[in-house]
Amino acid sequence: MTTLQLLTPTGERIPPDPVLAHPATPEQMTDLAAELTPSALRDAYRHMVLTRAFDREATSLQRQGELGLWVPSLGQEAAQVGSAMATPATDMVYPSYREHGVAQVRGLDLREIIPVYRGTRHGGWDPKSFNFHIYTFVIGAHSLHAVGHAMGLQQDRRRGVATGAEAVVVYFGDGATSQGDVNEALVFASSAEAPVLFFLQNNHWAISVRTERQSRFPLANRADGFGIPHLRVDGNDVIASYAATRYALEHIKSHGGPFFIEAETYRMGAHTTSDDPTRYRTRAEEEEWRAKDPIARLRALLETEGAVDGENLDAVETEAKDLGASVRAFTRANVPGDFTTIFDHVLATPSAQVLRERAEWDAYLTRGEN
Ligand SMILES: Cc1ncc(C[n+]2csc(CCOP(=O)(O)OP(=O)(O)O)c2C)c(N)n1
Ligand SMILES: [Mg+2]
Repeated sequence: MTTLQLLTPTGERIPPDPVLAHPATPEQMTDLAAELTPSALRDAYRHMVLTRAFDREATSLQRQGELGLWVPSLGQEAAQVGSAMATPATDMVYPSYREHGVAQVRGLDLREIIPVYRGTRHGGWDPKSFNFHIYTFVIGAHSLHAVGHAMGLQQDRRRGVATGAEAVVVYFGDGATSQGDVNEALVFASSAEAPVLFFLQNNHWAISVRTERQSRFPLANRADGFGIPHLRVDGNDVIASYAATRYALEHIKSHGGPFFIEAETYRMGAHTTSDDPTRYRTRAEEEEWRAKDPIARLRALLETEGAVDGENLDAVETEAKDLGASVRAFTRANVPGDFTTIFDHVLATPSAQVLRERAEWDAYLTRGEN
């Protein structure tokens, strides 16, 4: 299986491989890549740099005890920003837990993510505001929610209800592809011909388990077993990630069924701040991927093509620095909300069990044992 790459690690544009996986043609990919004008590429660069600055700041805040946990996006910025830039604001996105770059493109104030990892808010943000669902930590569970949402869109269409949404995009990892939920989601999506894009970020690791333990053949090939068309792309290439996602969403809209993209990328940091990758992977491997850094290659392209000048780059740098400072100030000032609200959001009309648990909590507080 070939992998779509349009931007090399050293920042040179290359034509698509002529033997791309069915059903995309190299010409289509070239046309879609051309949509990324110099101004759009500058936007992509800005989104990627801001995402990295945010991620770095949050990692430091966790190390300083301000966050309970952090899940880094370091290294995955191109897969996330490229795919998100190709997704209309009206389509619904289901992230897992490290899609900070997708959040940035959707327009979420990145500081909204902080309370989730500081343990001061139960869920996160309003999913409807940016058509960006809250993070899901149960591996693969949200793939079923995404397919359910896509099947809902089909019902809306049948009933003539206009929602503006045409597809759903779900992000998940290489490890998640071995999970029952994801396979069940693929079955439902395929049989219902649901308008959903499965966007797999193969970052080569599922905590300390390398991808080869999930599969001995490309993970995108798994889509074949479900009769779902697929593409494999270089996920550290923002142009390829954009073009493939644009193609996939067009395909979903014109053919009505699901699509599957495997973006090959690398988790440059730890799985979360709770693990130590030096225990299970080599420095040589990390170095190999450092040379494929998604931001460095886009910057090289922008400079070669004269799409940025010193002023543009300084402005992004300043914005990134300001974002870091603002995230830090926000975090330190962020205090826990009222824990009791957890009972309010379980069911629209609380069941006897929820009411009993709430009464137990109230009694616990009254006893003053906490
Ligand atoms: C159902 C379930 N099983 C196990 C876990 C523990 N867990 C958290 S992250 C993770 C690995 C996920 O790897 P992958 O799908 O590749 O995503 P990545 O973290 O690399 O983005 C596991 C096993 C979990 N959160 N949920
Ligand atoms: Mg992974």
